[in-house]
Amino acid sequence: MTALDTTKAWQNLFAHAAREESFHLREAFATDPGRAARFTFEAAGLVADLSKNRITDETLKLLVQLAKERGVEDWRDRMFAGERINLTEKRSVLHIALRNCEDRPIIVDGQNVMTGVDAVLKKMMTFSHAVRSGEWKGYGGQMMTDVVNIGIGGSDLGPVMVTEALKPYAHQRLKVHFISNVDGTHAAEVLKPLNPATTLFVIASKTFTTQETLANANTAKDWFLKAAPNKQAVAQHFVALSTNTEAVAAFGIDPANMFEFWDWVGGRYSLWSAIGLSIALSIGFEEFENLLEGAFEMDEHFRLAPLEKNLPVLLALIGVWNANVLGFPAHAVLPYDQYLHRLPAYLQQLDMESNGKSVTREGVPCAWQTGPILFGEPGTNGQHSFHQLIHQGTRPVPCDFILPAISHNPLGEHHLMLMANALAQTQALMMGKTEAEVRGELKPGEEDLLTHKQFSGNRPTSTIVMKQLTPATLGALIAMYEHKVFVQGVIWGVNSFDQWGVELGKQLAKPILAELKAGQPGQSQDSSTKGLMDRLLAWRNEK
Ligand code: G6Q
Repeated sequence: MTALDTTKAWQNLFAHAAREESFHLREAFATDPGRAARFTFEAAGLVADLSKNRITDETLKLLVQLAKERGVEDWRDRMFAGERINLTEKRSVLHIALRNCEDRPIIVDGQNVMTGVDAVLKKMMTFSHAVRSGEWKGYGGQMMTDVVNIGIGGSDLGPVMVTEALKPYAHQRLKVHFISNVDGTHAAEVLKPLNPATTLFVIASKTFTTQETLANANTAKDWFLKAAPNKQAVAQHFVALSTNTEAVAAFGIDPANMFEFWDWVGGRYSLWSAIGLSIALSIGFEEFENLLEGAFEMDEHFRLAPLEKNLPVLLALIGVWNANVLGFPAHAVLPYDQYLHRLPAYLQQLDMESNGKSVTREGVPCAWQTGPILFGEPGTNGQHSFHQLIHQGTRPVPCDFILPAISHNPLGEHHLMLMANALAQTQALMMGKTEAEVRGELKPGEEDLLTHKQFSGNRPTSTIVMKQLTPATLGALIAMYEHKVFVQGVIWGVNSFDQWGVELGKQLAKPILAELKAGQPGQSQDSSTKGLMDRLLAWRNEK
């Protein structure tokens, strides 16, 4: 594929940006009453107002040309058709098959993957019904009260984020917990209040070789076996979510208690698969299906809507405009909904693991910036901390504000206050505060505060609103971001579906662990690592 920076559309965009150097959102709104309506787009229960970005009709036209020139439609269709677009791992990318609610056949290696998807969903339904109803009993004949998902990265972040987001739908008796960190504190603190006789462990690992997950799973098994009458009891208390049947059996879980998925489900795209079992246990299989349906609706929009009206495509293109053409290196996600408090962490993985790459699919170094540095916190908390930099820092940070109209907890005026704050933030970031406005507010003797109290404004934001946060709107929201990240990867020409940096992390600790166990740093260690190992080992040896 031709290099991004040699495409016509790319060059046109930079020339356009130079012509629009004096663009300011404040004037754009003042002179164009139709701006918000023209730049507001809808799909699958979500409404996105993109008008507070530094864009004009011409910008969007050129960005859509860029998408066309980079083959976004072709790559999208290849993904939906099950082609092996994850080139470095030679895999199809089919999270869309997991929520293909119309059962459109998707053929990989001559097989319709939907047969397997449907069978696993059915197994998840039967199992989640049994556990939730209390029909599934532990070794002492009691029903389960707690579920502990043990997994990390893609086998943790999606389920955590979704179960937190959908707490209003959670089962009254069944509490879902998560252990991810290899720090023993995580397992110790989660297990402390639990009763082994009523706890179900869900070991979530695509490969079933991840060090952290296996260490935590073994610790959980030891903890359980201290109380259980015999090893056979493991069958009632441990299930596995994996692609690796042999490793599951070797760990001691009966493959009958394994929920399968496939190599074409990427870890960070796996919450829709068996990895979502903890979600189905928490909110019930019917609501889990609503989550899938919401995502499916967004998939259909992404697959069929013209690029000019395609929400994930437009978000992706505006992200490229902000990051590459305007040169803003970061991106903030600010959910004004406490239930979405883990969304930024989830999106950090989705976005930064997918597009944190510096070579193209062909292995050539990128001469342009790729994935942004993503961070976020729920509003209004962020307003009392890092929003300062977003308002007045030297580098604008484009933001996504996410806001439902109706709260699950309608307490007094709380939700109106929350909405007012979200809207006021986006307005202030757009408008800024001019010297004249500050002068009008200053009291006598406060002249020295003049520049401190000015705000440049013209700071880009997108506002994504929905009627209420439900399984369906959440499904649509997550799918929207998945496709946004995919489109950006196509524009930048990188493979969004591998993660060699994560694989490196999985290897790196092994030799150091062996040396720490032996109590002696190896000769080949650099002086910094050796010095730190010596110090840590010495402290551990002190009485
Ligand atoms: C996700 C990554 C990574 C992965 C974890 C857990 O896309 O590949 O976060 O999900 O490393 O891997 P396992 O599920 O194989 O334990």
